[in-house]
Amino acid sequence: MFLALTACFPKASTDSGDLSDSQLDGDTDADSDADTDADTDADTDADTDADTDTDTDTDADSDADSDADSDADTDTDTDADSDADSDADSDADSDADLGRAPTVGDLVITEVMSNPHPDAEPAAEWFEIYNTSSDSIALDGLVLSDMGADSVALSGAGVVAAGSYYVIGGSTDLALNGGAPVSYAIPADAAFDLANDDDEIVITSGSTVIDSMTWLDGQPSLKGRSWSVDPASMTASGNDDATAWCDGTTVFGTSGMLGTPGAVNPACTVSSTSR
Ligand SMILES: [Ca+2]
Ligand SMILES: [Ca+2]
Ligand SMILES: [Ca+2]
Ligand SMILES: [Ca+2]
Repeated sequence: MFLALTACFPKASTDSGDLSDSQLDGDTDADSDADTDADTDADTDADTDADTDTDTDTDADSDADSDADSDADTDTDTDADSDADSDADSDADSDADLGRAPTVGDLVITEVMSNPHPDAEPAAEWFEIYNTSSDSIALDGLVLSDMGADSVALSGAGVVAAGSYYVIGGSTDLALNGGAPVSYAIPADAAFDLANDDDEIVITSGSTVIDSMTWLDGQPSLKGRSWSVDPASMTASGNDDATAWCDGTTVFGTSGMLGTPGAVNPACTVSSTSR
């Protein structure tokens, strides 16, 4: 035993008897490895974690950064790039941004095509929402309903970017919807449509109504026109005032319909109810 230890540590003390830890490994801590920290791993850093690597941080994983995940960057997600989103690329944009859930008024209904013409319903129905917040808003899981029996949960709708419009309709096929830039098509078998007389759109997140609005027969006044809220009233409460709405006046798409799906609304010079 003594001879074997001497062979392994030729510079250790040659005193007889048991060798102290400092004599065995050359340092002054209480463990038996060759470093100067108090833990029992074999690395040379001064941290107190239980890993066996040579990093110099104080977290419990085996990479060289200071966060608690297992990749080599400094953010808190688990992919290998250095941005804070959850996609696999290294840029800082939000192309795979999953968004956040909306609070009241983050999404506002700004325009409705309830009574399209000449294109068929429900493919050419649509309505427009606007993200008033400074964050991307997650749409999946939100529920569209009315004050009757209509209800459908959004699935696969993605996000609406901050300060941007988003159009939900009966079809994304421009040949069927009159050329409206619809981002999300309500499934054909879903129990949700936009009635040509009176109807409502209610957007809820869990039990919270994010926004709702109502129209009556004659709003808009003619088929093939949208009903469009004045830009000054694009808030959850502002769009509850029917006098803030007016008929669409701008031709869009390929069928001569009037409205601005996916784009800013013109100011209402003649309100719907004063006509
Ligand atoms: Ca309805
Ligand atoms: Ca309709
Ligand atoms: Ca409202
Ligand atoms: Ca619009």
